[in-house]
Amino acid sequence: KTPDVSMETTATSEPLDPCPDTPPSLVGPLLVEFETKRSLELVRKQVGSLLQQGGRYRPPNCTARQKVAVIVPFRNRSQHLNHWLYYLHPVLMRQQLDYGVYVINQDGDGAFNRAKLMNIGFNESLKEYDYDCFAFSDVDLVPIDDRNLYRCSDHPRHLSVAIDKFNYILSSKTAFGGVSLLTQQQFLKVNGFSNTFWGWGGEDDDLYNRIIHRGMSITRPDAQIAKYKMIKHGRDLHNEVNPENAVKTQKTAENIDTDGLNSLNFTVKEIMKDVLYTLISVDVRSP
Ligand code: UDH
Repeated sequence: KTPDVSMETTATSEPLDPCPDTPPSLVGPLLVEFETKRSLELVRKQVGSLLQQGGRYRPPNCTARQKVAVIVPFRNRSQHLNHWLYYLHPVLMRQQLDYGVYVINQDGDGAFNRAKLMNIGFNESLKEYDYDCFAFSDVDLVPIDDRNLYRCSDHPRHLSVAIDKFNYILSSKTAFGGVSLLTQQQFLKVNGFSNTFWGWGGEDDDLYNRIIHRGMSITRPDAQIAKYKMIKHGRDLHNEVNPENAVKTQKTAENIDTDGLNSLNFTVKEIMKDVLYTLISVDVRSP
């Protein structure tokens, strides 16, 4: 029998115990407001001290239950991002996640493609670390209760259940936009998002259809806990409602095998590491 050399060279400290199922430092309802001006510099000082470069964190005293890549589709919303970072980092830390924040910035001013940015975030974050869970989150949604865990489960999970803008009422039983989580396996099973939803609308419904088509269902936390505040904003330039998208959601079954992670094409223009996040600027090849 050959001696286990790797043990001698790498094992310097005892492995940590798994983190408890219920994180002990959660506080429940949170005060969230977007009136305060928050510069990136200020947010770095306020919440950056426990983070590793690139917006990475892992709990110091236990082994996190999941490795979560938080993917944020982005263009020209820096004020929103500052608020989001200010509120999300402390929540994710209290939830004892081993996580990284990836802001996927669409370069140029072509038609916006939220879904394609999500697929790119999935691909690019996996190049850095063996994430097992992917939290896809709009930049303007901030949870107002930290018991809403950014953790994956047996089925794809929809977290943004009750949003202030919609009087805390879920718009539909099939809603899957805003903040949603899938394990690596679940995301691969549905071939990711479609890449062909340009402009606003439909890509979240198409993902929901993919999930059902592949024999899964979705889960949601209790609406009393899964509450969010949305940062107020108007419609962005180059992200107008695209009526073709609604039509396309009728054709998920036809497209799922050929349109998604297996047909993803893009060019990375720049990767920038801030202490609060990893910014990946990409050319999504808008039509
Ligand atoms: N996003 C950007 N930049 C853009 C467009 C979208 O960062 O130019 C991202 C951002 O993460 C945003 C997400 O894509 O949260 C979803 O886009 P959205 O916020 O435009 O979608 P939502 O449904 O709003 O929240 C639609 C426009 C509502 C206008 C209402 C005016 N009263």
